[in-house]
Amino acid sequence: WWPRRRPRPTARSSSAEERLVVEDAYRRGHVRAAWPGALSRQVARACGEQHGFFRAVGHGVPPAPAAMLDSATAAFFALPPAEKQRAGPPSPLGYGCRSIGFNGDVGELEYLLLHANPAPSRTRPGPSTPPTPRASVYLRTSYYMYTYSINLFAVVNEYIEAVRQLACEILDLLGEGLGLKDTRYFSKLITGTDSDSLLRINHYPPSCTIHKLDHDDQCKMKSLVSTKASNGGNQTAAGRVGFGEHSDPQILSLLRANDVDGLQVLLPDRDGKEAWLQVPADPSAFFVNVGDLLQALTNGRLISVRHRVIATACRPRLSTIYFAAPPLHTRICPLAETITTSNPRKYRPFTWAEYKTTMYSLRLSHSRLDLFKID
Ligand code: GA4
Repeated sequence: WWPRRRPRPTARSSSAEERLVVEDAYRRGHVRAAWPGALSRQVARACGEQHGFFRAVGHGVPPAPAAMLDSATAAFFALPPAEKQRAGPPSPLGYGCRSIGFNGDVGELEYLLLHANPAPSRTRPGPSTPPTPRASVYLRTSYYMYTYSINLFAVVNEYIEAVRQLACEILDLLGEGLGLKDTRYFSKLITGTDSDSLLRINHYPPSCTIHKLDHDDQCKMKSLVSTKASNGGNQTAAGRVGFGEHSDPQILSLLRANDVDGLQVLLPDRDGKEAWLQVPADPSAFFVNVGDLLQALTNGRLISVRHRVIATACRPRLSTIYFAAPPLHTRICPLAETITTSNPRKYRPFTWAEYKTTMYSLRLSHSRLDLFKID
């Protein structure tokens, strides 16, 4: 189950590329049956030891909902700007263009941010049932958008169900790998109908047309002027910043994108110094990263990885990210099993609602979890 051509990575000797690779361990069922415990240890190791990130292939999410979602969202982003803006501004959910959050961060992208909490089974929406609150962001819009949104949301719901299942499987593996008494502790946090999970769909214009896009005033929003001050210079040596450096605040994020590169993660290199590592695009895979809440719950054993998107390609990048989050009132506190004499309690208890208030008051790149550290 480890590819023969590639040595099995170890924490100390692996190259950066190898460290991203847990994928072949992630062959459902097969690995579990053959090497009970091996997969959970691999996944826990990838999410800890300063990585916080891995690529899952053979994940079992059927390609059809993903493909349908991609074409539905590509159709959305192809709408005239005025139509799209009717679903915005993101407050924080809805359609957004270039502006990220409320404190002046900008990126070279447009996006949709939607609720992704599980629909109660009896009212699960379908093409003929009324749209859930998740759809309401569109319903302030035209009849055209109304019809469009019903179709889009049937597709979105199907996709979310499939991705949530994968998130739960990964979280259960982590529970197992970390030796928790209740191995399903993490997955139970994200399955309630009041979970605060989100779906983000990002559309990065081709970097060679960004200039044109600016002039066409595609976004037509006053607050969207990209300045040096607002994101530390919207340009790196390697390209334009699509989405600036940050860690994800939630429990776990599952990203899927088309075949256009752009994602970079900040990982320690062989000398232990941090370096940006370009993640090669793989449309058939999910890129999984630990969020701040999981780092806090595991008392820092799992790491919330910093990442960013740099626009370099001459083709648009489309990515869809599922952010698995608990209900707002959930108390986040390091689990007893993760506190030891060599790893004493690192974070004070807080609720997800409290964390969210803090994160929205700060800039994108802020190391917000540090504010909850015990001195
Ligand atoms: C980063 C991860 C998710 O994309 C997101 C982002 C959110 C937003 O775009 O509204 C935030 C950002 C993200 C963290 C700090 C705050 C909030 C923008 C921002 C400046 C949807 C999320 O949950 O947190």
